[in-house]
Amino acid sequence: MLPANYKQYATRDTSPISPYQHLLKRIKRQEFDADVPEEPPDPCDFGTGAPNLDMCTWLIPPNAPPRSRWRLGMGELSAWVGGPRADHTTSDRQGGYVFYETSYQEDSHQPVVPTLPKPSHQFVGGARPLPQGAGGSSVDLSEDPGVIDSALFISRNLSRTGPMGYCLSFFYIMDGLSADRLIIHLRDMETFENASLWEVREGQEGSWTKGELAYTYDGFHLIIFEAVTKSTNDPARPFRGHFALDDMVFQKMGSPDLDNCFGHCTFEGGFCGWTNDVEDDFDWELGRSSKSFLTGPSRDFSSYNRDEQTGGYAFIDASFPRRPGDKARLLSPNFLATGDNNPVCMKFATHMFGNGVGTLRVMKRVPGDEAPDRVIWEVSGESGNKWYRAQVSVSSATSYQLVFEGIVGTNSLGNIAIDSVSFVPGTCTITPQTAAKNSGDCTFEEDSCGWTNALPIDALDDFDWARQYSYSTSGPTTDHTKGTKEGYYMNLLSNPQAPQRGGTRAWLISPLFSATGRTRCLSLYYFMYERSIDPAGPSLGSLRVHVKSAAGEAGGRITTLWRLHNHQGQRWQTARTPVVMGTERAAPSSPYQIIIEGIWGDGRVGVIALDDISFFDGDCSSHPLKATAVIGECSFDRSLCDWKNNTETPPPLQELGAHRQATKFTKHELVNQEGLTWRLASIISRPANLQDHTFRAPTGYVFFDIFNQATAQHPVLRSPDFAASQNDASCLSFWFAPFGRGEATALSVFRNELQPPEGEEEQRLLIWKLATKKFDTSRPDWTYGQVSVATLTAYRIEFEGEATDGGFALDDVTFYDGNCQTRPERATVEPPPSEKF
Ligand SMILES: [Ca+2]
Ligand SMILES: [Ca+2]
Ligand SMILES: [Ca+2]
Ligand SMILES: [Ca+2]
Repeated sequence: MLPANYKQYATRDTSPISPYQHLLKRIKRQEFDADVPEEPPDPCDFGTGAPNLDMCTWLIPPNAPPRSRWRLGMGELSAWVGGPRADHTTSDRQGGYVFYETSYQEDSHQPVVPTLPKPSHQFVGGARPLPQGAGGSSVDLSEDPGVIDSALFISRNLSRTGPMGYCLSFFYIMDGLSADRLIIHLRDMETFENASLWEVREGQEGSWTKGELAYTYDGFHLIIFEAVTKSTNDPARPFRGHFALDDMVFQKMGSPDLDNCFGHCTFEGGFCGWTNDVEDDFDWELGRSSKSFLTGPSRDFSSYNRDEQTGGYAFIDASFPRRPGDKARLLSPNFLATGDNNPVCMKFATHMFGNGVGTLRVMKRVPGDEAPDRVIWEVSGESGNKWYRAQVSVSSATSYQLVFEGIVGTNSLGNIAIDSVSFVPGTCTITPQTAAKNSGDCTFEEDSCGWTNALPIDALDDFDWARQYSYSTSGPTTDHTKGTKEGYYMNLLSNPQAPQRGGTRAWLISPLFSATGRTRCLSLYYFMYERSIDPAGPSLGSLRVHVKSAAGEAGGRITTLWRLHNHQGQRWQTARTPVVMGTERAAPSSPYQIIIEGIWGDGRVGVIALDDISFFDGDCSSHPLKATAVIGECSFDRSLCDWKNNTETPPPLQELGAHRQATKFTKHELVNQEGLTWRLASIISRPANLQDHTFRAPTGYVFFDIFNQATAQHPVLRSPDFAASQNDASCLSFWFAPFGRGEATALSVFRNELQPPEGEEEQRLLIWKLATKKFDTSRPDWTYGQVSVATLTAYRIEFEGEATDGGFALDDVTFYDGNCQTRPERATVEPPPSEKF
């Protein structure tokens, strides 16, 4: 039986580049007459300096309209004609490249450069079919696919690659909202059939990225780069964008000076540097096109010829003398460390046919490390007489090898084959899903992979995430995995008729992960789009990622890892965070779950969605940087986070001497009486109907409220402990609302120095103080406060109230790097904090 999420690979496509049929036929005629050498083309760096820019042997279709043309460019001309500001070869403004600028005025199909011929509308839309009825007839706009432009960049006619094949390496940029995807097609010059060999749908933020493609082809062919724009129906289409290519290098696979396509293999002429392990039971063999499945698949995955019996692959033969459980391991060459933030995605094809088929694993091995190989991908059992695509993210802080391990199944009727191993930069979600049960990876295409909504009975949240495709206008128009309307993603539910209240949330909870002692990195794609920004400011809501310890000492403890607020743009963007616990930011030491929390602001007119969750090894940095969770940050929505009431209260303020004076703590228990502590607002107990600052929700902040006490009370809210940092200072930032009725209602901020030198006492330093006398406190409202905190030594912060009749509310406490001015100014404590430290 097929695993449910296996997808069959469609080997051929014939349509995409047909508009250029005539041109391609002409290329064929011209070059077939010539004596085409059996050598790959020379490298092309596109020259240096305006007069010397050169496309080498590459071509653009001369009849392509200006809107669909790659052009030669260089940094110096980029402000004028578009393209990147530096090339890849020399990283300077003189170095040449080719680029395709996707920016254009929607209402003008005029050429960008007036001297070039007008576009021929026959070719508008480039490789894509024109929409039915485009041009203003009564077409349902939601169904109109719009016009998609594409630009082709074509190699010269290439001869047979020979059995080892070619490695094509190049550098590309794909940048801007209107750039949709970059594809490499191989076009057979006898049959004019095309195969898509390579595709990317996002660039790395405008920087040059290496692309590599190892392929083998037994016939005359072209390599065609196709750059595709967003559809004119896509709101992103009018925005800027470009594609660029540089340093195109063809090399013969297996040649001694090959320095690209490391580890890539099509198994046509050999193992491409992969070797059989000597410490296993038997060997992987090279297979070829066979009619009997007893000796492997009838054709391979990587060759695109029509011939049904063609192409090489690697396989294990389970027939006699093999016994169930025998293992064969194929070892990769040594790969360099990827670094914690730069995983690679290994893609390959698998063929597992026969009712006795065993197990195929991919393992990561660190040479010299005593630890056993670690399984990162595993599939067992038959999947039919077909090839399937597979992929897994790999990352390593040290140099490493990958291992394909084939294990013989219950009988000899079942061979396992692999083909088309390749690597691309970036993360990928494990495919097929069954290859990593409980990995947490999910494309949401087949199901939710063990991610679940919090149960209503647990009362952890207010509503749900929905797994859906783009059936309405409320969500993203495409998912991230497939980039199509049919692809599934998780959408934070909203109902335009009865919108969720601001501050309400939905939790998406991961499967339970066991602690491994290693830090994992979580990657996902998010979509946060606010349709119209409220005049009072953005109010879409928040997306947060937390880790929750499920057992042990820290059971139930929640650490926020990553959070973003409000509008981030109308597109899928990548997010990354290490999975670490507590203020010490250590790898979880007990089982844990990831919680993805979506919270609506009170605007509620927009989208919060996510897709393509994947995990990889490594202590990565957060991305985007601004989403990094800050220790001590709290929006007090449902909890005090790591803040708590201090029951060790210091003596009242008037007993304090000068600000620099150290104060001895006297320990006396606070009477456990409501009002004498800081507590979370609730519907039945909150000051003067004050709304939360974060989401303008009815509750979601912390406050104290003292009624008619004879002597001033001093409730203290204490932060977690902060370790000393390399930076001089950080800026404590918060919002407060006073509602004093009596005299002398005040809010003070103290910095408590921790771990004082031997024999000295903890310093408790007043750094910010505000009395309410000059505030109108009949209608409390939020005011912004901030103050610099010295951070060269370990410390904690205390918010201390003072009141006989009245109080303060507090919300959105966070910290920024560096010094800041005290706000409001009159809360400044003399001497100013800058002189004190
Ligand atoms: Ca160049
Ligand atoms: Ca092959
Ligand atoms: Ca998806
Ligand atoms: Ca709040």
